[in-house]
Amino acid sequence: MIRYLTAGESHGKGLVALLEGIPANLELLPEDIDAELARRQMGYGRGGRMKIETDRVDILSGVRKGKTLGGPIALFVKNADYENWKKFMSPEPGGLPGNPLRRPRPGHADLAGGMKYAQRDLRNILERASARETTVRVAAGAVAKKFLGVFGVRVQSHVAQLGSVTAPVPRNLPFDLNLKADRSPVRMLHAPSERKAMALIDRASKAGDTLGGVFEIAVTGVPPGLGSHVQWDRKLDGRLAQAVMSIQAVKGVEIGRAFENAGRPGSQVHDEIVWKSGKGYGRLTNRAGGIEGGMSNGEVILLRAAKKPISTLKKALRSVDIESKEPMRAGYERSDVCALPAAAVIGEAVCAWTLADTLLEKTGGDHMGEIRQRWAALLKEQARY
Ligand code: EPS
Repeated sequence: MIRYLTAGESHGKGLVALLEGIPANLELLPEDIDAELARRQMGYGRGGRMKIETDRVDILSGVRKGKTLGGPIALFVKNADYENWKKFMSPEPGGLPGNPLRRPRPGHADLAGGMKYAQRDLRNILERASARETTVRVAAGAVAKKFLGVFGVRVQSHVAQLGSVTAPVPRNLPFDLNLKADRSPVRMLHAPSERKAMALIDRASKAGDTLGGVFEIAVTGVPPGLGSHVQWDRKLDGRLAQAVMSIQAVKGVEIGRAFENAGRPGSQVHDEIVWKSGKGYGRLTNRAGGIEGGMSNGEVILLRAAKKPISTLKKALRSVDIESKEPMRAGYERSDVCALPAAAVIGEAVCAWTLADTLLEKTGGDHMGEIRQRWAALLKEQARY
C-alpha cells in the first residue's frame, strides 16, 4: 500500500527519502520529523560525526500548508559534513581521489561489496552501506508515526541489553516508554544498569573497541487483525522482522520472547484467552509478543533486535590490502563506540512504517477522513465479535 526508497551517501550532499501512498489530509509539519531526527542523534557512545551534524528535514514535495496532498512526499536531509568532503565526494568528474580505501573492515560491507560492484576504492561501498542512511529512514518513519498516532497506535522502544549489561525490564512497560527511555543516555529503564552500560562504553572506548546489544520495540493500540495468516508475505511478524533486520548491523530479531519460549513447554508459552463484558477479549500473559498466525492479536506488539558491535574499530582487526594482498590492519578514520540507543529509534521508525502499511491494507482509503470512518467501523465491528 505504501512504500519508500532512500538515496544518498554518508559524506555526499545529503539523503533523500521518497514516500509513496501516504494518504491526503494528514497534518504534517517539519517539526514532527525533526523531533524524531533529534532522537536518533542522541545516545552515549557516539563519535565525532554527531557533533558535526544537526539533522533537519527539508520537505521537498507532497505537503502543502501543513497537510499531505496524497502525492509522493520527498524528504531531504543535508549532510553538514559534505563541506569537508566536497573535493572527494563531488559527483563531477575530476576532483581529488582521496586516499583510496584498500583495507576492508571485518564485519562491514567493504570486501563483499567491492567484489560485487568491481570497486577498487572501498569508499564507493562504505558510503552507501553506512548507517548514516538511517537518518532518512527515521524521517519516513516519523511520517508513519504521525499517521498511526491519529488511530492511537504508538511505537516506542528501550534498550534491554548493552554489551554484557542486561537491564531488568518491568512486567508492564510504561505507557510513556519513550519519555522515560529518552531521558537515559543509553535509553535504559533501569538506572543501575544504565550506569554500568555507560562505564562499559567508556572502557570499550579506551580499548579501541565497540559494543552492540539488544533493543526492544513496543507497539500499543493495535487492534487484532493487522497482517494476515493466508500468505507468507502478508504475515505481520515476517514483515516486521524483515524491516528491522534491514537496519545496519541488526543480526537477529525475535517477536515476544521467542528464544526463551523455544525452550519451554507449550503450557508455559501460550497466552490464555479471557473475555470480559465491556472489555472483550484479553490474555492472561503476552509471551507471544502480540502476534499470532501472522496477525496482531490486540496485545502489545513486542519485538527485540540484536545489533552486532560496530565494525569500525579503532584497534583495528586483521585484514588484507586488496592491492598488495599483504596482511594489514583494517582501515580506521573515526567511528562510534556504540550506536545502540540510535538503533532503537531507527527500529521504531521501520516498525511504524510496516504498521502504517498494514493498517492501510486493512482500511484502504485515499484521505484521512475516509480512513478514520473505516477505522471506527472496524473497531465497532470487533467489539461485537
Ligand atoms: C558510520 C560511521 C560514522 C557514523 C555514521 C555511521 O560516520 P563517519 O564515518 O562520518 O564518522 O557516525 O553514522 C552517522 C553519520 C549517523 O548519522 O548516524 C558507519 O560506517 O556506518
